[in-house]
Amino acid sequence: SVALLAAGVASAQTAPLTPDIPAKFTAPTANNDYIKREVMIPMRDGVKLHTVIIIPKGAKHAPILFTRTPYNASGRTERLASPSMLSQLPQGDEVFVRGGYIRVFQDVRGKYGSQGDYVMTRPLRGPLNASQVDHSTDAYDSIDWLVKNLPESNGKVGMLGSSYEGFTVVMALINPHPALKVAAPESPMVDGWMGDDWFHYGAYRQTNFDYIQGQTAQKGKGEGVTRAGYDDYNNFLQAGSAGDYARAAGLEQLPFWRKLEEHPAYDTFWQQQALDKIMAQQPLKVPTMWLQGLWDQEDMWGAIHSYAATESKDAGNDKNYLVMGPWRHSQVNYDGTSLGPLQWQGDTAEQFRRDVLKPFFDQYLVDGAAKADTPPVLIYNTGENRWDRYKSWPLSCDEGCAAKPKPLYLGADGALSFNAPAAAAAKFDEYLSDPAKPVPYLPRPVHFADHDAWTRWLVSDQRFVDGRPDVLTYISAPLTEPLHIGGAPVVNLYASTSGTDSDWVVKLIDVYPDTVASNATMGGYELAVSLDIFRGRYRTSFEHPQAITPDQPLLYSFGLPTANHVFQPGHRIMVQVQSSLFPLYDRNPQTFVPNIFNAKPADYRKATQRVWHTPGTASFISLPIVP
Ligand code: PG9
Repeated sequence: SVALLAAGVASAQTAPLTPDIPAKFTAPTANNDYIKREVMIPMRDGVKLHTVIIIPKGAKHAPILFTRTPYNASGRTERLASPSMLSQLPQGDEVFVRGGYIRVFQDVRGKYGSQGDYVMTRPLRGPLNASQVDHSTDAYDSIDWLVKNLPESNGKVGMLGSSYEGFTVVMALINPHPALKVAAPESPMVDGWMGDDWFHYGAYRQTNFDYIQGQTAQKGKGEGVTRAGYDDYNNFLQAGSAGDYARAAGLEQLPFWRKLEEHPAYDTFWQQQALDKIMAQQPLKVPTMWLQGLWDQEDMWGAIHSYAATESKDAGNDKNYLVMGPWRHSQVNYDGTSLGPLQWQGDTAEQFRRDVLKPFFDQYLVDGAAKADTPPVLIYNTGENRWDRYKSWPLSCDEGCAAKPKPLYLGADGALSFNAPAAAAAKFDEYLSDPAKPVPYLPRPVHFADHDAWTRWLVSDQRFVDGRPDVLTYISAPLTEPLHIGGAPVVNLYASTSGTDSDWVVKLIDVYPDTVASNATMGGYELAVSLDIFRGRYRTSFEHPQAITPDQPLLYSFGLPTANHVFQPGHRIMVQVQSSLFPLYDRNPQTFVPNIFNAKPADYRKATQRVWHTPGTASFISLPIVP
């Protein structure tokens, strides 16, 4: 009957009120060109770490590429939800996927899918870590498991990763597992006080508040601090000290912020976890390619200083390599065609990954692979727009280099030259530094969450502050021939302040000619080739800050970030000096207080700053000139 027919049809159909969310849904994987395994790998203390393993289908004797991350192993392996391994893994992995590598990402303990407690950049076992585990042992235990449990592999492991993921690579190099055959720490976080992430020479970086809340307010994905207004210049100025900002945002609940607040100086907390110092104490067992960007806005210190620290440990001169590209932080893993307005010769990041990194890893990981033609040092020449290959680095230094640096003097009337100041000239230049009107590090509005602005701030046109009454500018005559610097410029600033504490910001700038025919908007561009900030209270000791004697010219000496740059004929060299880079760096109150994080409103005072240029107090930048 019609009724029966209707009932029969109904029974074959899904009833309207069938719950639409099944207990389990599994997407078909038959067409994938890879197999994905998610495992919990046990560590020596019983804690299990969530590990995502992607194996090319049919792989045999494949090498393993391993990254340990606080940024979600599952997310790191899902660039696109795709049946293709190439699309699924990050852009930087493409060369390895094409080479048939097995790819492994692991959540570090306490983050995302891994068990255990999370400790920010957990220190190595020793004075700061009395437990039996650290990232060195976790890497060891994980590699041990991988080579025993992946029958598709050849038992050889390479590690790479940028920034925090680079820090975990460095940790794995300490007492490394014998199966770890090669490593590339990319912009590794190595010394959080000297110049990676948290501080630069003791000046605190307020962008970290968002990072700390995002990473430590919960185990999984988090958010940055909620802001009252769009312009972070205002938000931070109105908050008061960095400590006031943190308190208002509830960050006292987060132990890592409390650790920062309790350790503003370079005490044992920082010294004992500085990985370049730790690496310097042992032989380098694993071939290691230290790499970073020349305009790395987050981890400018780690790779270059670790390379320098381990160079003497590389007895056979065949394990320690340095690569510096014309990149922002982590740009090595993305497109490297340009940075802000600077255009390079093609995709420098891809060139590096394809022509240098992959052959280097293959040499140690792929059975029967050829020896790679890896230069000990590969650095992009940012003035001549090409890669330079060198035997060692730096090219110019006070001791042990073929060339010696030359002092470039800050002189009277804003002159900058290789001539030492004469006695008759004006003794100093001065400006008023007002903590109520700090110099911005980017044109306002400043919005930390604007990722693009953050990635290119180091190459922004410094004309936006040139001419401010609280910024001193020194400029050379137009160059008549190319001037090559290869190494770290060293600041030797004789400066005085009417206050009892002060920050000093020094920028070494390439000033383009007024007219650039090939690229009109670059006419007159002021490109900072190297810049940094120094917190004056640490002038004589990073560990024990001291009040500055007011109005006395005192020497502030500190290294700027490494550069491999040719100033072209027609260009001019400029040096700018100022006392703040706000709100990236917290304000120095300019009155000595025990802990700047807790400076009170009345501590913030205007100060008269002087940069001296007499024969006895000649301020200069020691330029690592290459003849
Ligand atoms: N620069 C980031 C970071 C590393 C280590 C600690 C804190 C922050 C990063 O990109 O991972």
